[in-house]
Amino acid sequence: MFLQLLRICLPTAVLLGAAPVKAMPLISEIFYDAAGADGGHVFVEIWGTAGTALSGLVLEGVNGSNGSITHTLALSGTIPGDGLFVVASDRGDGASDVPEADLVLAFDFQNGPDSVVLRGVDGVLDAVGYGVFGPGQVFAGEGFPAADAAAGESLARHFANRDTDHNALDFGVLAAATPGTAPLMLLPEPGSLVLCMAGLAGLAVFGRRVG
Ligand SMILES: [Ca+2]
Ligand SMILES: [Ca+2]
Ligand SMILES: [Ca+2]
Repeated sequence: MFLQLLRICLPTAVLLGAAPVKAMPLISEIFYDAAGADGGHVFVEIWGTAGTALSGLVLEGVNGSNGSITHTLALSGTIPGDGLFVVASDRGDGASDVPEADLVLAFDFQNGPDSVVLRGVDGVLDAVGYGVFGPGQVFAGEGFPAADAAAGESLARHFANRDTDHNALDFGVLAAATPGTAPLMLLPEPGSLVLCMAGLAGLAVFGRRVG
């Protein structure tokens, strides 16, 4: 019985340890360089718990060459039921060509080396730096930078809700951007791990009493 429980619990614990899933909003995809003109095509996709209000949060662009802030975008609205909120760039008339746009703002993030930071009232929630940073350049992401996507490509998390705080591991280049859709890492309910561990602890106590 003890071994059976261990067989069920251990993979759950290992999976949870290896693949952190965070409830806070994360930057799940960035598209900063269209094949043609960028206006109306650039976007940032944010993953979070459905219903999370985004007011008070900002997206910042950080220039890799000197660390200056190129944009500060005040967010508003709430994360929709599918967990993916798309901040899309204005093509000049208040609308955007980005599919599934949830919020349209005027912005265009730069090609790498640069960073995009998601900031809450208490500090940085998530950050992605991309490109090759030379000596003296400013990386404002996490861990090591992600690759620099070529024109027409996007930079996306392998799983929208998987964040190891290491941009090079978490992000890959997509040949075709996916605003508003993303693979999610499915994990067992957190409660099942707690139940497993409680069961193991109970059996250990029972084992000592009868042993
Ligand atoms: Ca751009
Ligand atoms: Ca992170
Ligand atoms: Ca996506």
